Amino acid sequence: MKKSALQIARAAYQPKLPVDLSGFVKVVEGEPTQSVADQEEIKALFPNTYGLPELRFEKNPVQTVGKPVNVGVILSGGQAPGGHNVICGLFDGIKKINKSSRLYGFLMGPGGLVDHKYVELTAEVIDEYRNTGGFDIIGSGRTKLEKQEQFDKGLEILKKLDITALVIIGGDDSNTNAAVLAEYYKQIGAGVQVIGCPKTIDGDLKNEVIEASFGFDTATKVYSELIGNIQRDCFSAKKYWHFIKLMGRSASHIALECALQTQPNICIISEEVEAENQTLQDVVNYIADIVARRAANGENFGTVLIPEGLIEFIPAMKNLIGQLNDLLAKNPEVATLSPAEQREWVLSHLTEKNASVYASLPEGVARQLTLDRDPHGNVQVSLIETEKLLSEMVARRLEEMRKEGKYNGKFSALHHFFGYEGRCAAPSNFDADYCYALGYNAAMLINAGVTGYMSSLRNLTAPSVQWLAGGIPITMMFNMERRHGEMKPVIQKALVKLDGKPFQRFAAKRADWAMSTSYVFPGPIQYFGPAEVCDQPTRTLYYEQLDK
Ligand code: FBP
Repeated sequence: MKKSALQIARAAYQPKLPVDLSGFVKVVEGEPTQSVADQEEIKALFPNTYGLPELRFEKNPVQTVGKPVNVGVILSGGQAPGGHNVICGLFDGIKKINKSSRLYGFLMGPGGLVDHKYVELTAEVIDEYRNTGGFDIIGSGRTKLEKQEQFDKGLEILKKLDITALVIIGGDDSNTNAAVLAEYYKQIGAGVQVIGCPKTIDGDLKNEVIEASFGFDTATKVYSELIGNIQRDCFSAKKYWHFIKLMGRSASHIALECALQTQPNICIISEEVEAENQTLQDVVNYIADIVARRAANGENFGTVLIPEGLIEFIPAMKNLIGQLNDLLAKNPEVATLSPAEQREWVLSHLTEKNASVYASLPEGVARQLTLDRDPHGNVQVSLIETEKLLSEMVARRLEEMRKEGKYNGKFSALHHFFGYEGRCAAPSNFDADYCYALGYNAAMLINAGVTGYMSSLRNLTAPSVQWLAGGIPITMMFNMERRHGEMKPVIQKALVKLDGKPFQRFAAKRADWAMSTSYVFPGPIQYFGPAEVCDQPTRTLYYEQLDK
């Protein structure tokens, strides 16, 4: 494949490992852990992997050579910048432990393990992918690894290849499954360790012990560049309102981060909408009010950021989606009905209240709510055109306001959806370093002989050489949640905290940004140049950790 000039120059970049991982490492055990909630239930479900201690790695003055190890790796779920570097770091880590170690990649996600589709990742292959975006080295997929038959089928190929450790690179659901797999393999004495790595552009796999998921940094920088470009166009022509939906699934971290980077006129935060029990009409009125006030100043233009999960956070919609999830999980045949039959079936099975909300939605949006779930049972929010729904409703509201003499302007809306544009970008310096270190660190966890752990690096706003390396028992992040109509142990999803510094900072500024047009134009990610241009952490991490 022909390489771009940037790809060639970037291939030579050497990610900076934390000092603790830079030579030989020793393991320091912390205190035993417990899950964030529902401790008794989770302990009973994970008798072999619950309560393990946190681990820290430190530089070891004594040189050690470990045993050769054969490791399998899986990329699971949506792409996120830096996935290739996790694999490169893992490769270099297991080779550091012992030169005879080997790495196998399972193809197209967890399904590759079950279907025995794999490739050996040799130095020649790995070197082609250093510091590149994408997941194409082995591909990714959303097959859910959750059934015992799948675990047993996977074990056959692991045994055949003499693989004794499996690294699963994924989001909250995939790491949940990694913990279930670790418990099962431990329970049956399979002799296979399972290690997770925190991946997702959505930024919702983070907590007290995992400071960030990889990919968030690069993806939000790409979206912020695009938003900045749109804002400059918008400010030049002064004739459009841009409704920009941003990926992120349920959580609004991406929208919030992009707002902090670009200072749009409006940004909706789903978690706030829910906390204030707002209706869809409340959100529409809020936007329309700002549009009208700007129009009164002669400014018929602006930008609105919308998190893709918004619809799920509007309480009436949330109840509706919750009931639809249960109904569709129990009646999969509904998916095969024609749109008209499906609508009729849905309306006759919903409660009266939910049926009236469903019936009030534009038909296209209602249908989007009943489309196939992803394999984890989630509504595919990226398919719901919330940006169009909102702008249509805002236009309607503005016409009412015009009749009431409260609006006298022009409203012309354009729509954008940013998600796929950022998921495979070449990783920023932060993600290149973070991902490489996560992979390398996973190799050290394998060498430490543990299972059911997530690779962890902390102190992420410091230069990468000062990051703290270690491992976190995945069960520590668990609580019980309703999924597919049943209570299940899962990693608690991190939503935007309304009392957290990033949101507080945004809330303090938004009234000003709404009216004063204070756009910031971040420009493209820079890979070479001064640290203040190339190595800035996200605003989210900055406010969480440094703005004390
Ligand atoms: P992960 O949670 O697997 O990291 O995926 C995140 C995401 O990019 C979401 O932001 C988005 O809603 C979804 O994937 C889109 O899924 P798909 O790639 O299957 O279209």
